[in-house]
Amino acid sequence: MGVQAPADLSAALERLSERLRGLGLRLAVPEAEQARRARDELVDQIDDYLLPRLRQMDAPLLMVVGGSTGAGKSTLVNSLVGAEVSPAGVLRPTTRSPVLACHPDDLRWFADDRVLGGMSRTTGGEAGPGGLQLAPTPALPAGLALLDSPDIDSVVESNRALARQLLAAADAWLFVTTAARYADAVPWELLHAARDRGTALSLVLDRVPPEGTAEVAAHLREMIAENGLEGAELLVVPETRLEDGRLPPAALAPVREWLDALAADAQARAGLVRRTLTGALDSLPGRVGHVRDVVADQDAEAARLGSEVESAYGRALEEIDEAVRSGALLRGEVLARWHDVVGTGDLMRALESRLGRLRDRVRAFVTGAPQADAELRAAVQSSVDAVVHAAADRAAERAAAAWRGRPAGRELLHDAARLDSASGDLVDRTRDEVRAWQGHVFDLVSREAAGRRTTARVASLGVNGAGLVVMLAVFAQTGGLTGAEVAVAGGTSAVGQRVLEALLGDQAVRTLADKAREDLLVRAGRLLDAEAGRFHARLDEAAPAPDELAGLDEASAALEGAR
Ligand SMILES: Nc1nc2c(ncn2[C@@H]2O[C@H](COP(=O)(O)OP(=O)(O)OP(=O)(O)O)[C@@H](O)[C@H]2O)c(=O)[nH]1
Ligand SMILES: [Mg+2]
Repeated sequence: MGVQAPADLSAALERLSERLRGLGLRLAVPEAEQARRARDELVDQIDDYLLPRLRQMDAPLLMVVGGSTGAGKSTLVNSLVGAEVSPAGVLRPTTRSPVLACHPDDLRWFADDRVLGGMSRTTGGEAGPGGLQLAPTPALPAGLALLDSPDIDSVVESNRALARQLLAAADAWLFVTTAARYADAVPWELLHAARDRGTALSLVLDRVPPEGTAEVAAHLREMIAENGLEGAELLVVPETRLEDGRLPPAALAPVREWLDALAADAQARAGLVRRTLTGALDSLPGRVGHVRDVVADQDAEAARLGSEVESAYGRALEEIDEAVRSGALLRGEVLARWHDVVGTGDLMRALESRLGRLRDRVRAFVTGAPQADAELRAAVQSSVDAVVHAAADRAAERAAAAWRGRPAGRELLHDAARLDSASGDLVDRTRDEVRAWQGHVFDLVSREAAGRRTTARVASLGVNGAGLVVMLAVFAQTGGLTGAEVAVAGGTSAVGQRVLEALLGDQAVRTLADKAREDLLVRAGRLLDAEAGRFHARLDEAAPAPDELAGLDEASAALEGAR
């Protein structure tokens, strides 16, 4: 283990960081929020700490001074440096942008973007937002830099985020708390993070009233042990009057001595760096594993939401199929227009003798009465429209209801164009599709007619007439129903299967109607696919990309290999 092959290790870390950055982590599954945060912290730690540190093992030790607002971080840094490098103040929070104090010879390590590359550097004055102020000072020994951080529990959100980022970039933490606040929750949360990442940690217990020193220090030591931080140094600074805004030497002595010892001992510093480095590397698999689990959950959730949509729209296609087969399309307007053609008389009884006349009427209808022909076609059209639209509405409702039943789906439906009914342009697209279907049926009929026994019949009806007969047959072909049911389903016997069969020949009608129905369902399926596509598009935007999980696994394995 360790740092034997930095080049491989760096490459593997870069790849892992890239993979982590590429994760969407958007779908609302349990722990998604935590995973996003864990991911951000991992990326920060790899980019801001592990990579720069591995590249330059001899860079100075970066000690980040962190803690609650008003704990006295800036005062402590100023006191150690012997100059006001970072203004302390009574207004909370005071420090908004970090100040990095180091020996002038060490400045080169921090002037470029090796660490905290995203932050612009300033010297000789306070840095603006997103900036890092560099304060060179001979008061600090070479090899050890102190960074005064904004507070960790700020009301200023950017402060909190920044503090966490700075702590992630540290070789070691100098965590400042006070006798009044050492039991606050937020600092402990961060201390746990230090523990889990193996970061070297020292605590300053500041502003301890003289009469309570032993008691408070003992209690904090207990908490340190209870929280699994046994190795952490505890430095106690008694409450005193500040002199010129700085701690008097006697009060500062414990921290000063500890820091001097570290400054004097290059090996101890290197040991600290290695400890944090190794700890951070050791912590990666577990932390990445947690994020990975959430990505896997999101994959599973996406599959579940996707299949809800599929089943809602699959059922819609079945409904359309049923409506077509049940003869439901042959009611109302279609039937009325058909009666215009064939009359409503006792057709069935006189079928044989009147067939010739009936053919003539169909033919005359489509050739001589373009208006009425168009009306019948339009009736067929709108009745198919209605069925498709109703099925699409119901499917949208079902899919949306299923999504609403799951937090991830609920979030996808939230705040966007409504999806719980058919889309606004379905009417137009259905009309186009049905028109195309009608064209297809006419093609079918003319192709079928070529060189067959049906030729004469088709000829006697005309292609348009025969086409209409086939369309009606599609709606009248109630496979499996009995004669009585056919009559009911077909609305009246006048449009029954037998009339249509008689007109075009039963075999021809059946074959053509089958083909025509198949084609109609393909088209309906296409329309429904587009409708379902609205859900899928939204899901795809939030769901993990197809290669996220594999990419993460591959990067994790490569990292393991490189160590
Ligand atoms: N009497 C006394 N006052 C202190 C001591 N340490 C800090 N102060 C005062 O407490 C206030 C806050 O100190 P800062 O050093 O600004 O605290 P900080 O942790 O840097 O706070 P932020 O920058 O807001 O995160 C200032 O008014 C300091 O003068 C101390 O040891 N004794
Ligand atoms: Mg401060």
